[in-house]
Order: sequence, then C-alpha cells, then structure tokens
Amino acid sequence: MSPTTVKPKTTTKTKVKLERPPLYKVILLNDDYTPREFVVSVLKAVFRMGAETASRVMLTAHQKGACVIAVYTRDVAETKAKEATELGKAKGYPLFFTTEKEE
Ligand code: NFA
Repeated sequence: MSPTTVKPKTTTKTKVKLERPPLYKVILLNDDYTPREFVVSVLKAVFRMGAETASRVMLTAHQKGACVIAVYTRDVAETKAKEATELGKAKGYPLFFTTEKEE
C-alpha cells in the first residue's frame, strides 16, 4: 500500500475592521434679524422637521444663542448647513448654520 500524503487544510481569515464614520452636529446660531417664521420654514425644509420640533429648536436658539439641530456624517452635515445658510442669504438674512465634529 502506498503512503498517502495528508495535506492539512489551512484557512486564512482576514478581519476587516469597520469603523463608524465620525458624526458632525449641525448647529443653528441666533441672530437679531432673521424672522422666526423664516427660521422655522428653513428647519422644516432642509432638516425635515415637523412644525412643533422646528418651533422648539428655533426658540431654543433664540433664547440660548445656539441649538444643535441634528447629527450626520460630515458631508451631509456640511451640505445641509450650507444649504440652510444660503436660503437665508438669498433673502438677505444673516441666518447661520455651522457644523462641529462630535466627540
Ligand atoms: N432671534 C430672531 C428673532 O428674534 C429669530 C431667530 C431664531 C433667528 C433662531 C435665528 C435663529 N427674529
């Protein structure tokens, strides 16, 4: 009987590390000139808020100076902040949205 060669089975496992993308806050800043209703309409249009949430967020920014609106990946946060700021600019308002990396 001929000897048999046993080939050991080997497997290689590559572990892929999946990291979550860092998140960015979009922040609404208060100013003295943009009408409240306009701020609410921008929050509804750009950030898909309902009337009540939009009013609450607008009032918080009005009273405290700023309010975190939502959290997105960097691209989405920056695009939405820019879009919302542009809507105010188009009407001559100083309305401003900024972004900040979440810790
Ligand atoms: N402070 C603005 C006003 O009294 C309203 C406002 C709220 C503007 C939140 C910007 C952000 N008309």
